[in-house]
Amino acid sequence: MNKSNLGLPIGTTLDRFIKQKQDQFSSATGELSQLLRDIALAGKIINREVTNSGLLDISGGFGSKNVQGEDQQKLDVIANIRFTRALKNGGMTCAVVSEEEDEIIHLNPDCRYVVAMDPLDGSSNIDVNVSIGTIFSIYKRISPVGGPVQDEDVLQKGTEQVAAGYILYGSSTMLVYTTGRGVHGFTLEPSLGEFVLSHDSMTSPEDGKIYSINEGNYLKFDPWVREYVDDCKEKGMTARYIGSLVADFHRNMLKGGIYLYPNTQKDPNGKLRLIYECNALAFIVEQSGGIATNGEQRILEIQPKEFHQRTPFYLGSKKMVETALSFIKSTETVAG
Ligand code: AHM
Ligand code: MG
Repeated sequence: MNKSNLGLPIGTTLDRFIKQKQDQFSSATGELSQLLRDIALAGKIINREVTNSGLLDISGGFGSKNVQGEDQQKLDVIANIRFTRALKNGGMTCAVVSEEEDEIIHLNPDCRYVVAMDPLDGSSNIDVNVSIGTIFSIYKRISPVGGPVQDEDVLQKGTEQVAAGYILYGSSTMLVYTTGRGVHGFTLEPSLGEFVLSHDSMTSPEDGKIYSINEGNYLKFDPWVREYVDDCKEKGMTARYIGSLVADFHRNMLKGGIYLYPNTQKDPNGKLRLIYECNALAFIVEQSGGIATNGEQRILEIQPKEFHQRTPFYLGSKKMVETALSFIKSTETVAG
């Protein structure tokens, strides 16, 4: 039997894995473990909806816009509802904030954990049967248990995450998470309906050959981004861009690569949301040995000021991100 680096066999179910991790900490109350199980359940439910979307006439636009004025897809809405309901029923979450919602969704005030999520990311790919994902971050509330959750409970730096992860609905469905002690990947075994350990102690290759960026925005990028993209081409790198952050990130983490979503003239803070999308993946990439930055600062150290704050986002293999950052410096030097 294959043993993982953690001493647990490949094929261990997520439930058992979480339980064994919990047992290693005598002070653990089991609440976080239960919350992770609730998220896994929500992921299975959303996976079912995604898999059946072509059959059930639930793909396509919902005819409404979310709080950021973007078209909502039916599956976005459904995933948001399913996820929130699973967390409510699980009973370990005091509040949820979601890319699809304007306000805090208050759940059980007696609980300690706040969940931030993008319930279904990559919405432009939903209708065309291309990989999409769920992203989540878990924080401990700052305000006292029992009272209402406050904005400060949500507006925490990414360094304060106690756990984060994503679920990738791809050629197979995977749940990947970290609690700050490495990155663990589980694949859904559809006939059992169980996530089983398939990728233990995931590490980003230190260097890679893949760059992922929406080159349609090339003319609107800052000069350093254009120069970096040109350099990738001159060096014969491989361009890969799905347009689903989770899928692009997951591939790059396994194979070695960099993902870039820069600011543009149209979007001076980029497109991606710090709280719902960037912090979770930044936590994971750092745990895997990579880097996540906005070009000036570690993503995890940005103090959020508003729930739907956006940020430029560059992350992936350590050496590739360092090379990209060196282009910022050289452009500044030229300009200066
Ligand atoms: P969404 O939250 O509306 O789905 O948007 C986020 C997605 C990311 O998954 C992806 O990396 C990016 O938007 C793609 O944006 P673009 O189409 O501008 O390249
Ligand atoms: Mg999103």
